Amino acid sequence: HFTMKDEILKRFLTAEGEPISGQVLADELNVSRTAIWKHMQTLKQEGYEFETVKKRGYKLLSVPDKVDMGQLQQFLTTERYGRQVHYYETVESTQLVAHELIRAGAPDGTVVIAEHQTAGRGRMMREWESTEGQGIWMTVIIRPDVAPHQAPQFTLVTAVAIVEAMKSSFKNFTPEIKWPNDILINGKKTTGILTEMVAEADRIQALLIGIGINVNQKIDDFPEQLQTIATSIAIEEGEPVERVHFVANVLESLEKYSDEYVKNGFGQIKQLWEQSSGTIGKRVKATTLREVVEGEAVSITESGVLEIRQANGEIKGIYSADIEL
Ligand code: BT5
Repeated sequence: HFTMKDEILKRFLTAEGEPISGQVLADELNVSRTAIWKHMQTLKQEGYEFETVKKRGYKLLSVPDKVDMGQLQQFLTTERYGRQVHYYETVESTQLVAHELIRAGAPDGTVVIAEHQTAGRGRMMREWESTEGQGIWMTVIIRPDVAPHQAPQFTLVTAVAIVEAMKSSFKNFTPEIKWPNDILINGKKTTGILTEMVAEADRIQALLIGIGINVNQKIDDFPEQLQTIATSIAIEEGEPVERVHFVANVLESLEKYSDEYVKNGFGQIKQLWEQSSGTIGKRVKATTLREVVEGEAVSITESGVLEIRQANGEIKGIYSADIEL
């Protein structure tokens, strides 16, 4: 998947603004100068800007704001996550693409990422608004060796991973997890997580960790019905964000915490989750498919179930619901 074009790009991205000659590239990569020239044309079409410096070669002037493979590899320090990237300008939904890739045997850590989704979705087929080039719309395919009943915990693992990545990347806000699958900043939704599973009776074949993060939207980039409930990192941080860098941080964090979960269980994740939770200790109203439960959210269990203490003192475990605070 690391193509000749990516190889060329890597050299420019690490050249710190120094020109590189076509001949040097051709020699080092063992291809003709015509081949190099063709790849340079493709890079220009993708929005990379070069200056031709007489006798010294090409100098990289600017990179497009894209989250493609070539750029991502520069920042990644993961072992598996993001080492295979399927990058698209537009897809219906990265989840759909990921389902196909799983059938084709995609390895653990494969990432599907798009600039724009025409049919991005949330839980229960709700719409997920995925404005072009302004967010992180990606699915990470993971193949953990765990039982199917453990799948829902990966939503919590992912929430912890994203919150920790946000804390280390940004300084002007504190993200809060809203059980089970939202991350809020100042009470507004910035991130939604959608975990899907492909499984046999007793083992998981693959999980699809769908992650939607609003990054560079201004408030009027959101459709009207979202303007009061959604926000972006740029709005809360007060400055635009380089998406590719942050994607790399999220993938590193996700690899770290899902490995931690598979190896050592839920202990550390539960602790981090509760520290960042905006749900525990609050009065909540949980609407499940069957009923409405009201009371104080007291904890999450080892298996990610939310426990609510009702007015009569009875504690009820909630597996899946929408929560109103
Ligand atoms: C979620 O569902 O929050 C999961 C969203 C997962 C999206 C990712 S993007 C990459 C991958 N590919 C996909 O097709 N999906 C995943 P849920 O908890 O059901 O929340 C959905 C609700 O969030 C909607 O009904 C809206 O009210 C709201 N919403 C939609 N788009 C939003 C956005 N961009 N920002 C904030 N809220 C949004």
